[in-house]
Amino acid sequence: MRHHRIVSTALSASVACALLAGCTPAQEPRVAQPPAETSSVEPSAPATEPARPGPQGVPLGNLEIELRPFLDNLDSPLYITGADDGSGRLFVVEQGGTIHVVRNAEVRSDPYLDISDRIVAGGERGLLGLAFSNDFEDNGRFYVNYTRAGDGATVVARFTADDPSSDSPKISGPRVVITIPQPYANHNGGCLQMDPRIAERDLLFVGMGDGGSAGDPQNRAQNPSELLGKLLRIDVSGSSAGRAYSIPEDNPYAREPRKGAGRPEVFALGLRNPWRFSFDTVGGTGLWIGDVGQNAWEEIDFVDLDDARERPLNFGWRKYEGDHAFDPQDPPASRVGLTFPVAEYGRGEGGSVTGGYVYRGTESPALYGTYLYGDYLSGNLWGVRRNSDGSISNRRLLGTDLSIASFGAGENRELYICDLGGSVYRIIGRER
Ligand SMILES: [Ca+2]
Repeated sequence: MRHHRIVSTALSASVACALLAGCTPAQEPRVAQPPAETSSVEPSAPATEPARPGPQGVPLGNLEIELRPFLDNLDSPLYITGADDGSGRLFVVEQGGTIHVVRNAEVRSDPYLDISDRIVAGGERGLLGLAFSNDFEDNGRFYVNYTRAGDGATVVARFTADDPSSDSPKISGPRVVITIPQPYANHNGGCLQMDPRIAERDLLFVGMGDGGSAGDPQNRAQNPSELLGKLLRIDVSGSSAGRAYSIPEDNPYAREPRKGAGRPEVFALGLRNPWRFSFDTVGGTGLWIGDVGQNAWEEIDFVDLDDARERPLNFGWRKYEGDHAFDPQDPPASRVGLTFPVAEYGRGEGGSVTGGYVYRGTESPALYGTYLYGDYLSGNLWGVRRNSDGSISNRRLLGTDLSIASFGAGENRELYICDLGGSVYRIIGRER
């Protein structure tokens, strides 16, 4: 896999002032902001992308971000998403085990789902992820990822709403899809996303952390026989051989030449804690992952899945932390076969990356095509743009005092940001 060289330049003082001026009163800028970073990656191949539909976003240097207060008085919100069911509703996930429906910026007070008695919450544990069936509108099925009370195992489970159009349906479940033991309390991953390439079935991607502790002590992320430290892909529409799911036949260890050489659920290796990942389906099938670093480097990974069918993707952990050799037992590990980040930052700019989404909405044309991500600890928010010549631009767009737990996308592809402190903001982008 090619190695991207990242070149940094400092942000001018005038731009920094403009960024700070863009902050809303609800999120006071920090006093000492690290300089924003503009990175450019040299193109290693001719541009092959077709012209993208829709409006073209403005250059990142001309982009101004506003976070507009949307919801408040929530209890540790860590995800928000639409259901793509035509209802326009949003569903906000609270870490303690509840999901609430949001209509017209109003949170329905009685929970849509309450499984707080089933889970252990706090730190990196709790109700961590939510994904709706591609056919939710008809079958009422949705999937959650939670940390099980008692032993702290990761559980992915299905629930079913008897009336998918209702905001207060009778909900049956859970039907447990998969249970994965967790050796330590941290690095549970938690994100769920449906494979956007298949509409007829529900192929669920599950982000799994390396199991926790520090430094992946059992080297699980590089071991294809372990489910920890991986991106999994399972077909939750079916079941097979004692499993409550079936295996997509084109998963890397479900087909030749690697059949049986690893767990068939594994889609990609070498992840430390892919807390949030997302897909972008314009101009390919872009998989974007924010993989939380160990002691030094936070990273954003990108691959176009349409270009990555030949071998299992390996994002490098624990051989590499971001773009930097990590494993002391193996210096310097070969870079061959590894996928390195398209963006990274060090401890001066944050300490726990939260992956976001590519903006594909209509209300902020200046933002179109920009991948947004943030840092949970520093509150910084960045944008990444894939340029038409194949290069990557990366720039810090805003400093906030939010605990950026997650981004989320509505049915209309407008984007939101969850502050674990209890609020959700809508993201607005405009040309400065
Ligand atoms: Ca990596």
